[in-house]
Amino acid sequence: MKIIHMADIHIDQRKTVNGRIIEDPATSLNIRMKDLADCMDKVASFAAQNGCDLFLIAGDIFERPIPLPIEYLWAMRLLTKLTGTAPVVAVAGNHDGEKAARILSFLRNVTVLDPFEEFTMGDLRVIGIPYPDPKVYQSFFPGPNTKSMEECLRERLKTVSRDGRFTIALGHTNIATARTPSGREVVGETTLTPKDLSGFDYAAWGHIHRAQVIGKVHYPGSLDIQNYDEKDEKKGFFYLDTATGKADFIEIHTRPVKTFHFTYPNLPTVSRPDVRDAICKVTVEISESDFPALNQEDLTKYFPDALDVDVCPQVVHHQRIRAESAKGATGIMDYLNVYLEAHPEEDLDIDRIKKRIRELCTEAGIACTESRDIDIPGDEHPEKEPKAA
Ligand SMILES: [Mn+2]
Repeated sequence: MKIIHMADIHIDQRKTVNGRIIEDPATSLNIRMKDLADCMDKVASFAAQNGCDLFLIAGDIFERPIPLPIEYLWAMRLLTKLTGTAPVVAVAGNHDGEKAARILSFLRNVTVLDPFEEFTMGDLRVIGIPYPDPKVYQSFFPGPNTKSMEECLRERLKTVSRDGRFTIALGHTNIATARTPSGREVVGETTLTPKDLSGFDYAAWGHIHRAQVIGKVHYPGSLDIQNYDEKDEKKGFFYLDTATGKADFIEIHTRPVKTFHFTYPNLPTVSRPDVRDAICKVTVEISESDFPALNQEDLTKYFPDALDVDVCPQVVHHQRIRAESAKGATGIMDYLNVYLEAHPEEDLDIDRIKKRIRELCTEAGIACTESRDIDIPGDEHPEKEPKAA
């Protein structure tokens, strides 16, 4: 049997990777809906060409627990791209509401599994392990329960009997040692270990958006790029052959997402040819005083083929500049200079201020050092000399 396993579709009518709404000129919908449909078309055409007996979706079909009506429509539209070829079996992820995902079971050839519910097809079993939301698992772990969700799941997983059929766990949780697209491990949420799932022939998992294999656990990652963290991740799905137990990761081409960073005034001066149809984020580090001079519109012209360019000025505040420079300061005059450099806009009588500081230092008998190479006004004044005791 040939199985296609994908996860984390996150149908969201409103949000593109950069949080903006980029309209698809053909439909007036957020371009992300078109991108997801394109991804699903690629999955469907792979299935048609190579054969597929079953599709598995390991949670997070929707982005929000109560999807917008149009998002239901898109879920139906995306799923029916698959159901003509083979049945779809899914579980709810943490983003899917308790009821939202189950509603999809009304579609012909779509089954959304409850906790530990079983789907069988010939010599194949699929056991559902939706995201461990206590509300969803209430009737499966009833009564006053002092054990953690992790322990409950772990013990229940041990009781899953084996009968020689190829058995798949279809779930949505964090797994110990899994790495997110930013390379970190997820902490502070219900986490199973690869060992908890080692009794299955294959664990079709979802939740972490980076494709990876940990023991029997297979994370295909999200179907399309969800946020900037994922811009360099390979996107796609697993193609499992139950005859061999082997799963290949099949990459699909998604809309490119690119990020650029500049420090004002060193802005781009030539067009970027490598951004065709891409969603681009351009950050510009700039000081508060230079900020009014930044022409964001002007900057976008260097990314002519991009679908969208989001210019994000990162204003470096005086406080931070001061904090950075102050690290090297050694005396009172240094601190004054740090302040003056950070505030060139302030119209101060520097000579007078420095003169007063010197007088005060002299009176108090403290050192008035200036380690940096700056003209010290007042040096020629005899007052600067400490009075002989
Ligand atoms: Mn998730």
